[in-house]
Amino acid sequence: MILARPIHLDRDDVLEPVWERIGLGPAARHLLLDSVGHGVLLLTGLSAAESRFLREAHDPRVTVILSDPERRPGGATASGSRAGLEALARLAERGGRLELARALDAALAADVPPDPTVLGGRTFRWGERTHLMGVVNVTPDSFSDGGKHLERDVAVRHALSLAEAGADLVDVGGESTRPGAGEVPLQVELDRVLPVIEAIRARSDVPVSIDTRKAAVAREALRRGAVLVNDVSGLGHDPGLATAVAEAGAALVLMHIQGSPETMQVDPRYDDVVAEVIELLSGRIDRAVAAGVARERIWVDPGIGFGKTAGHNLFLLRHLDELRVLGAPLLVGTSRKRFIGALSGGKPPEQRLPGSLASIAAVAVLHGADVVRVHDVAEAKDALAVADALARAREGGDSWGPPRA
Ligand code: PMM
Repeated sequence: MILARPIHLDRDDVLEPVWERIGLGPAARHLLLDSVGHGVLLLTGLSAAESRFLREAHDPRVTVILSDPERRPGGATASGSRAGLEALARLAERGGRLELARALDAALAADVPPDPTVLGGRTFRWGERTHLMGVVNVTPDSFSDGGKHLERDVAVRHALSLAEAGADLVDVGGESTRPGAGEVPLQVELDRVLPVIEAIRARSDVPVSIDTRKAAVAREALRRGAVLVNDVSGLGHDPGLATAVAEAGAALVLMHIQGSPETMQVDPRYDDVVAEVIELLSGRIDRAVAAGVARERIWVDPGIGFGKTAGHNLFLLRHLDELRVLGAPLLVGTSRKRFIGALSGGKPPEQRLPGSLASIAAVAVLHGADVVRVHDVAEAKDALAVADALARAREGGDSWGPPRA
């Protein structure tokens, strides 16, 4: 029986087994890759001059389609073979259009995993599996655990149990960022988190991250053994935070937020949510690097639920791989969030585990995240074991015999 099936040659996990299934050699691979599109690059924010440049940049291997300026100026698609798109980037560079060249290069490099991150003696190798960040809230009013872990001992025991269950790192936070929450005074936040970090450090080698917007909290936490600062304001709250991270040689999570926790859910609006998240995070990466933070120690997070409607959250999750152009490991937090409750029939936070697991599994299958931030580590570990295996099942797995050179 002759069988014809569509396959997607722009997907690495599909491409390689194709050679095994039909026995193509290296020359044929090149021919095929040059004749079909590597993919379609979506370009936005082009000036009139750059649009003109693209229209006139004739290369038979690339098709450029410009947006209708009446509808939305400054947009284009560029599709074609990888070699053609690379040639377009070099042409832009030679023509002095450096921003365009950089954007094309970043898009073409988006399928290469970022360099590994070493955190407190552990090496996080990106692209191999989805890593787990366990949540340890030391707050009386967190929407997700109702302050259950306020007591120091309980928080420490909780952190150790998350490490035991397979957390790759634990994220300790002393300030609730739930919608409408106000700022916690510095001393209160310090008193909540520092003893917990010290106690975890004394009893486990799990890397500790500090979830804070304040430079003073970050500095003290890093002094006591935290190795990563998780800033939900993405350097929008305390300008000294990046310096504190840089001085300690620590790692930094830059999260996207529109507004502040007090106001973020009032009326979030975007013209193009994915582009706006990428643009803001890109600027904040530059700001962190200018303050001395090592670029390869910066992770990014789209900030699910932080100044976003349920529609924005879902669209961002579906398009997470577009954030790969930032070249940084991607962290995503969906666990027990409001949109999960809404999608599962209005469930309260303590009943959102199945919905939360579905969200991280979907993200893993879509190659969306390098790290997921979760409350329920044991359950998430099992869900990810399955989802990661599924994402990496290479069209038949071992069915096509050993790979040939
Ligand atoms: N979500 C919360 C708190 N901190 N940090 C990052 N990087 N990403 C998130 O999505 C995130 C965060 C809110 O959830 P919680 O109160 O349950 O911890």
